[in-house]
Amino acid sequence: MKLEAVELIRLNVPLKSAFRTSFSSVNTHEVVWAHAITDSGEGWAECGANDRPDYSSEYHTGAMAVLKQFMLPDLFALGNDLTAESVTPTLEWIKGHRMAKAAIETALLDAQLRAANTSFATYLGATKTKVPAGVSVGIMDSLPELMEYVERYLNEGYVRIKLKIEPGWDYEPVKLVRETYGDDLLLQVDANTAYTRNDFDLLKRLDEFNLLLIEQPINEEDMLGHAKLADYIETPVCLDETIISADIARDAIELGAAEIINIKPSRVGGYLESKKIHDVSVANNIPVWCGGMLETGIGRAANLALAAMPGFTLPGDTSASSRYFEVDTTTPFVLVDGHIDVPTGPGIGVDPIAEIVDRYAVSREWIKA
Ligand code: NPQ
Ligand code: MG
Repeated sequence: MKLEAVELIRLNVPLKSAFRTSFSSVNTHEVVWAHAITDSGEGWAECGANDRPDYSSEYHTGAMAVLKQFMLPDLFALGNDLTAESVTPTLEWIKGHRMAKAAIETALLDAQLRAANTSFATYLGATKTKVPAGVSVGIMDSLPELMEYVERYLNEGYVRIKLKIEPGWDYEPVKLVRETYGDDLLLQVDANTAYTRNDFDLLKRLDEFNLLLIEQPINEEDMLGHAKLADYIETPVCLDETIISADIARDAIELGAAEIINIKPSRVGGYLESKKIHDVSVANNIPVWCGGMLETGIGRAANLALAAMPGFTLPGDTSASSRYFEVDTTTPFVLVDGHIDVPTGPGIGVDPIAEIVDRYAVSREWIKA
């Protein structure tokens, strides 16, 4: 196929309630979409970056700039030789910027699969038609407020609770949730790098709660530190921010730093790299699950297809649209018996709803070949 133009759309979507993590608290979520126009049809994708470089070094204005100045010209220059699979080798010379790369690769994969009348799920080798849904619960101002949200999510049917933690909000909230709901509740925590090598004894106290895992407790660049922690505590250590490629995943597994892996396609540069991480994990008996970046339906749809692959043996952060949004920008993904259906239509299987996109769009820019 041939890439003719790309529209970059910046949206600002209100959140149902504030989402607080160890690095920020937000009431609205800014999202960037890539809308690719090719000679064989259109494709859509969501860039996983935030508007500020808080989760990782990438951020929206930077992602749009590198796409515009360096990535898109190289892809336009391929002419008719462009395929979704050729994006990574073509952009290999560009260091980093994986979320920007993921956005354009995914938009082109969507266009390519729509043209071939094939779904993301089929292309990725998915083996499930619905996936169990977990929910990520933000840091709250008080324990009663936390319990209100946990209770609500469990009533809605979520099969796994992930509590965001940070120093000062860890032992007590985890203890309360565990004691309230008992040992059968699938419960895990995510620190988003908020702890240090000096906090190992504090983290070891969480061992008594039989957590499924502790996600990214310390700095993303400290792989050895995670290996030491994994030796020191009983709770399995799961890596998120550290795992930016299949090569890094292989190293983390070999070093004993990753006993479980959170795969986020945006973080690792797309769905093709995600598949590689899935494969290296399965080969080493490392369970994986699908993370999330508060995606609107455009990003959520493709993540659900990934989560339907056989190695995804733990429930992901692939929540229903209603977890975050009052109104989604696509047909919403709904929770039924704790599960969400994997889209079956061509490509990502959903389309943006124009009037809702118009309502939330902050800027739209066309880049042409
Ligand atoms: C994680 N996601 O697993 C991320 C972190 C994350 C669902 O917990 C705005 C504010 C956007 C906070 C995107 C979940 C965010 C955000 C991702 C947190 O680490
Ligand atoms: Mg995480």
